[in-house]
Amino acid sequence: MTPAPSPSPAPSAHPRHGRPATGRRRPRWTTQAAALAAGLLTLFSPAAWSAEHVIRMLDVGTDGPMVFEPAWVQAEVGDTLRFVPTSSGHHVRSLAVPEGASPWLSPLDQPFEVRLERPGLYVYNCPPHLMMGMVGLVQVGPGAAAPNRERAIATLKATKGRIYTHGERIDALLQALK
Ligand SMILES: [Cu+2]
Repeated sequence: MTPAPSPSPAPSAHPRHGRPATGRRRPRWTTQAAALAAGLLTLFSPAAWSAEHVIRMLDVGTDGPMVFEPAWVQAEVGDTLRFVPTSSGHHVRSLAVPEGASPWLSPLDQPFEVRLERPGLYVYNCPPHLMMGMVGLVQVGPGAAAPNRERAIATLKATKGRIYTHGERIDALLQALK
């Protein structure tokens, strides 16, 4: 015969015996100091200063068909680009990046992130729609000081020669560089 299990102690209705509820509260200044410390930690962490730039890949945008929106982005080192395939049939490939930065080629119809580790100019396109002017430009840091400025401008001009429609988008990107 199995002995009956011994009864476990009944849970106490008052686990913190008789301690007044107010006694467990922290003094107000402690809470404020903790909040301040947490705020300072957030303020000085690199993540607090970096931004995410969302670039949608669209069949139709405000600038016409087959377009990155926005096609021009001003960013800072440490920021992230997030390409979003809002319409299907697009992806993104870098055409020119600063020295030391990694070129990229995203899978078709997939969201894709690029962390901007180097200052300079990043020229990119959507390979299936290059001829339709689906090109974009990211400037990281000041454009005049971009270490690959001449190379990026040459890439943009060469790309314009391969575009059948909306070549004026390249002109707009070159204008934005000034
Ligand atoms: Cu495309």
